[in-house]
Amino acid sequence: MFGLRKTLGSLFKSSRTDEAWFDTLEESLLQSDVGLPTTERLMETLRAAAKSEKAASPEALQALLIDAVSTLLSSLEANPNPLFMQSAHQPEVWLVVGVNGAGKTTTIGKLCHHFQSQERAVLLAAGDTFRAAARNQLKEWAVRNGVDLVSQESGDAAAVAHDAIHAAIARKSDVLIIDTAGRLATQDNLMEELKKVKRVIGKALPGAPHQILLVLDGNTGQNGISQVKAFHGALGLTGLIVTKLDGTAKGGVICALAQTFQKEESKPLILALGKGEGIEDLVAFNAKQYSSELFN
Ligand SMILES: Nc1nc2c(ncn2[C@@H]2O[C@H](COP(=O)(O)OP(=O)(O)O)[C@@H](O)[C@H]2O)c(=O)[nH]1
Ligand SMILES: [Mg+2]
Repeated sequence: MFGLRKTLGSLFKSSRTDEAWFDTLEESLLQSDVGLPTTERLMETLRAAAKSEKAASPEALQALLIDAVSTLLSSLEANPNPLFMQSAHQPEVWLVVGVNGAGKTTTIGKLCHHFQSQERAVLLAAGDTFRAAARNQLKEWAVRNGVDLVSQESGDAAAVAHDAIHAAIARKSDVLIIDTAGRLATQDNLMEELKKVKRVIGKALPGAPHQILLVLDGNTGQNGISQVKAFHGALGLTGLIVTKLDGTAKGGVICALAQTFQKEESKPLILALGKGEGIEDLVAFNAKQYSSELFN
């Protein structure tokens, strides 16, 4: 979180607060993509606390901020988290969607590793049929994890998904993870294709897909919010994984997400965060921990 980290670090270590102190904090929150409404609300809370001398020192305000953000973010925490639950389904089918370059394929590699460490047998499906390179990239993750991959030379994502379901049933795989090609939620034909993939999966295995996961690049700011809304509207997401939160100043987008979905009954919860390109760089999302990382 570099630049922001430094600013916040020195803010919270300063000896007293004044108008400039609050202004700098406000600017930092905005820079980290917390978003205007949430920033304003947080600043109001902090200023009021300082005024009433409930929390006068920078340290006390830091603790208050961490607490307030943690409470906000807890609405996006999955309890229990399906990544750690005993599944009622075999195979349990995970469909992974998102825009190009968000980190879908990499995240699938990490998820595969995660499930295998729970001694669950994983099968991968190369549903990104647009580019041969995409198939190869997933193949590499399959090899790295020592699992099999269902793919087709030609054929569309729905055909691959259909095949993969039957392969997973035949092999008694515990988890099937289906990759898809990146797309913008504004590309209607491509969104229709995803809906078809979902339908085909449900026909091949009633009740599936059990998880529809949006992989979101944590650096996409306010655009990330629109992505979540649009994919959720089209597919009914069950979860989110926010990637590239290593070495970024933009981690505040999760606060903006929490604020956006605060009053929604049905919202995708954040299951995990991507914190690097390696196979182990996936951490379960914990609101309290995240909040204190953000402001420490
Ligand atoms: N630093 C960092 N890079 C990531 C993370 N997740 C994915 N990437 C990188 O982002 C790029 C795109 O990832 P990829 O999985 O191909 O995205 P896809 O197009 O959504 O499948 C690759 O260079 C990945 O190594 C992450 O959590 N942290
Ligand atoms: Mg990919």
